[in-house]
Amino acid sequence: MPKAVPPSAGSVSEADYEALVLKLHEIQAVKFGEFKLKSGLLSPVYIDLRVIVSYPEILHRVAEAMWDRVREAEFDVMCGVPYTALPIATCMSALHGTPMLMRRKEVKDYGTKKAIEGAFQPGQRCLIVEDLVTSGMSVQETVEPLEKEGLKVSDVVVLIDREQGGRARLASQGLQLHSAFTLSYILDTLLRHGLVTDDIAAKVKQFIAENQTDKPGAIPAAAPAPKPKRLRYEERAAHAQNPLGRKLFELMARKQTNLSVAADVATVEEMLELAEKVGPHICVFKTHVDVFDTWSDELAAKLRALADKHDFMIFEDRKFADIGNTVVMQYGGGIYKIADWSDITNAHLVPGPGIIDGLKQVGLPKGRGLLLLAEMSSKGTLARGDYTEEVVKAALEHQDFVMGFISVSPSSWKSAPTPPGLIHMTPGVQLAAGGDALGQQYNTPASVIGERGSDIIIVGRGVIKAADPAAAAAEYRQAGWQAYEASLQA
Ligand code: 5BU
Repeated sequence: MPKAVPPSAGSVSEADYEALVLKLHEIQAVKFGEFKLKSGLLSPVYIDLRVIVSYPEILHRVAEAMWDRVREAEFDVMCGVPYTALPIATCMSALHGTPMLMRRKEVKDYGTKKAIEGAFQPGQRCLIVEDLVTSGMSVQETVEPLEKEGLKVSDVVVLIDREQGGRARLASQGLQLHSAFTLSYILDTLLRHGLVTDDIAAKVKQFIAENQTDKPGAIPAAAPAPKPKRLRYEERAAHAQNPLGRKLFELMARKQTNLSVAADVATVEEMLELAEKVGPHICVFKTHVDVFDTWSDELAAKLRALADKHDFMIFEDRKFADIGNTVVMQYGGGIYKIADWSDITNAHLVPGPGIIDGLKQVGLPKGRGLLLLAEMSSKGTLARGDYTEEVVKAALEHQDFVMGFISVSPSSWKSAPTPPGLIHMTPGVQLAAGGDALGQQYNTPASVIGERGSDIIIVGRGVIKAADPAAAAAEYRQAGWQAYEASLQA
């Protein structure tokens, strides 16, 4: 076998490298046996470098060993690949005074938040720091946003190269891989010290040889799951467990629209006038009736008549947020009697699932459906990450009444894709991205339907403030529908 590690030219000696391998083995950052990888493959070796943070002295030595490998490389800043490599990159940065950048992994959760954090100038050279390279794909995911910001990337340093094709893949992208260790070097060192048997060493070598990620037909260790085919709205209808959810999918398919207009106007007269104008173009008419200075059963009946005339559903965007017992009274009673005329309403999950049970008690017998607020469109929203995942869980458990979600980027959720019977409706939509002075954030119909994986665009001021709301609704309808049709081809 060729010597896997060239002799160190700098302050880290060959003996230091060897000692570090023994340390990594001692803290079980490198293990041998039989392990199931994410890809389903059984591997005779398992490398988990997250444990390094518990051993500051080893972390220090790791950082120095990696720094030693890029002594000759030229770079102005460095960026760790989240998450395991971040402490290593931080340590290298602090020890050697080279500024560091961070790539956000969850950027999609945050709408327009920056992908790269830290101070930098376009044109600066950035070194990528990663713990481990197998196929090189996660490195590429970090290079892309850096290059988008104008940074130049030509070198990547890793602690361990698993020698499964990553080096060649990165080289084909113009990236030079520097590694503190190759897996063969680690294996040989441990073999020499009697820490692995000949049998295990042979198995690992065979595994490396048989699992080259750049071979045609090879299974990359981090192969992305195949993207599920997007179903048409009419196909989705059959999956919906809530009857109103099914009807909404059917309505959208029949009327060829995924547009909801948010009727944020000042008076009930204006609201009814708007419903008459935009009715032919929409699937859902969204209201906030508590902004009016009057409400009555007659007004509700007039709105319902327009819904029947133009074939749309009514969604009172009430955002319930109280305990089950209270929402029973709020949903069914009071001046508004929302459950009597609004097909759809929505709720926060902050109080816990009791809120769903309370609303269901009133709404299900009347054939209503509930949307859970999984995300919000406003800046700084706390409805994200783990909270969103809890909302998904609650929805899955209550699919008889929960018809779907208020979402912003459902395709980026950990739980994506959600079952096809659940619908996603997204507010914060205009033809041009941007925002307002009070924290609203806008995405375009193409982004919301095509990239973010939603089903319905909710448009307020983009339509109601237009000189001709009917024409604006027609325009949004077309944009939303085109994005949907295009996403079916993708
Ligand atoms: P706009 O004029 O398109 O910004 O109106 C958006 C509407 O959607 C408005 O009625 C809001 O109350 C509603 N909305 C929202 O903007 N963001 C959210 O996360 C939720 C509702 Br939930």
